[in-house]
Amino acid sequence: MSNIIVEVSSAIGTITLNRPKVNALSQALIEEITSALASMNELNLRLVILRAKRGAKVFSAGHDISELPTCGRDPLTYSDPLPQLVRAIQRHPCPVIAMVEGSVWGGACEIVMSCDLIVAGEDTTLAITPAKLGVPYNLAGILNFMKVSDMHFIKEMMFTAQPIAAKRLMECGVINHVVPREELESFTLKLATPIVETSPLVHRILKEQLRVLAAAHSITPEAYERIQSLRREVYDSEDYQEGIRAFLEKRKPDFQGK
Ligand code: LCV
Repeated sequence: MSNIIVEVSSAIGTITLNRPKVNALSQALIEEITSALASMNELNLRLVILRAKRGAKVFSAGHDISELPTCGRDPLTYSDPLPQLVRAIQRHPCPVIAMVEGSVWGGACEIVMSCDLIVAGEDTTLAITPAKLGVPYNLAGILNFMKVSDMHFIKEMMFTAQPIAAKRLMECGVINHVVPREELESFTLKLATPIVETSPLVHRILKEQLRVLAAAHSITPEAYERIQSLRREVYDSEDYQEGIRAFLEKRKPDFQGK
């Protein structure tokens, strides 16, 4: 059974997450989204909308925790499905709008924030959860969060791992528009109209210019290797195992800092 619903109408492609119960981002779901984006590339669309099913309580519960490696392997490397999908969204030639209803968790926040525009329902929340799970997020992922908000706000999201309301996220510049849930579709299509009617070639170059400039951060090989060794200490730690075990056992984790 497909984990997504793909629709194309005139110049707009829509990818709807459809993996029961909470659109947890399994490898299969992520790969379906990535390949749907790739095939939309061939259709010369002007815009893509990424959404959950109408009325969704949870837009996406983030990375499928049952698929996180527990054997001493880095859970978020360059070639893993989630970073691949993030790059596919960032490199997609036309604008991608995240039309969000319900709650968004963990890696799904990075996917939503890597979209070009975000329109959210009033009850939407975003929670960045590595600290809640004991996961050492990857450098490129951290940069993707930094790109969309100021340092103190993103640190609050990361250190607390708590859901942040859409209205606050809009005040902090992370979300473009917050509307009543029942108006989400009509508002998003109204926002899409001038995008679809303006130059796709200029959208393509603007999007690539903004991507390249936003990613323009130099880091020395020694700094990169030091960060990687610090990350390995975390994903090799007992706390990392405890975070995953606690979730699967439906209890609060008891982190010991080792
Ligand atoms: C697998 C799940 C999940 C799930 N994976 O329904 O960013 S990082 O570094 O943290 C990265 C590693 C990451 O993205 O990690 C994932 C972070 N996600 C979360 O912390 C959210 C965890 N889920 C929840 O807090 C709740 O499930 C929410 C609030 C999303 C929905 O709550 P609700 O009461 O509506 P349940 O909790 O009952 O979940 C329904 C089923 O989905 C499973 C969950 O175990 C349950 O399975 P069973 O019905 O078999 O018991 N599930 C939920 N999230 N991320 N499986």
